[in-house]
Amino acid sequence: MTLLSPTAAPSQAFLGWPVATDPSTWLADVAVIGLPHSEPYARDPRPNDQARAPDAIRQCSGQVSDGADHWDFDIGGDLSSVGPIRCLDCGNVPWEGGTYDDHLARVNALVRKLLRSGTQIFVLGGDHGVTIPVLDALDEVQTSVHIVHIDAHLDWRRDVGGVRRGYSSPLYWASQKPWVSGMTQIGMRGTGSARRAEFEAARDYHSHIFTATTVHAEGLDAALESVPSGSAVYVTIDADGIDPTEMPAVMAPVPGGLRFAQIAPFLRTLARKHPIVGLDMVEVAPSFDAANRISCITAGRLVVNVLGASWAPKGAFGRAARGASMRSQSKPA
Ligand SMILES: [Mn+2]
Repeated sequence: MTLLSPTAAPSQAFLGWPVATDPSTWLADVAVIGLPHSEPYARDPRPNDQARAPDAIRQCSGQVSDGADHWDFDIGGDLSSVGPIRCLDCGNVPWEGGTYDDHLARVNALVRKLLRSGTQIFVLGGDHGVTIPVLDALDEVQTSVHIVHIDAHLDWRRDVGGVRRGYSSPLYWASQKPWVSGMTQIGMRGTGSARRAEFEAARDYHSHIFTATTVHAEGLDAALESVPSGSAVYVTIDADGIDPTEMPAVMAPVPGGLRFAQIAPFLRTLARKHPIVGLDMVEVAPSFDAANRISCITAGRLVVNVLGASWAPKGAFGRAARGASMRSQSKPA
């Protein structure tokens, strides 16, 4: 297997998009890619439940959207008319033996290939460790990137038990990247892996931290304003940032979380104001979902909200910033 060997076909295409497992054929405005595995902690099962999420979310496609020609009230239009955009499902990149470093290099190369051609990426995790190789590749967008992070937890551990690229560490790694210009962290509450040292490191980095309590009291306007004007943005969403009554399928539920009705309009405004170079939706644990699979549906709806707002015909700075030449050759999704 080489770095750019074909990916694994998904059980079902996300939103019925064309599936392309051969990276040499990838040419798209928007791509979904599943990253089931990250570096595991000794205490956790391997693979963990979150590894099932990329396909579990895809299997809810029919409830995420009735179809690209159906009116979507969240985005104020139908997905087929916000384009023309070429959408691809690039399959999954499983860790199938070899060292974790080998797997990390492969994920990094595949994500780089997409970003280099200006493709907006939607990553389906996997736990929050899958964000790390994506962050490694973000220098491909050739501009500094602001990270917007939604999570119950801070995720600033340098390592946990010597494991440096697990789900407690993605925002620590973000802080180490010269192409990451800053970060806005939203939804923190209760306790997690962070201790005083990690909180102080984030504070000293000047991370803009908006706790769930602050958001419930004051809304998300200040969080929006913390993203520098004109800055490209990468969004990382840990499912447990959302309240567990709305998103039950998580491994670390914490009460008092954000509501879909808060996050979706925030993300739409963000996507209208800024080029969203990519987004990951991580930490969905399908075994804990409700019988109606509301967590997987919610995860898919967050993707659709950002996708729709990013490519909407009017006032879409992000759309202009990604370049019109690719789209002029493209067909509706
Ligand atoms: Mn997290």
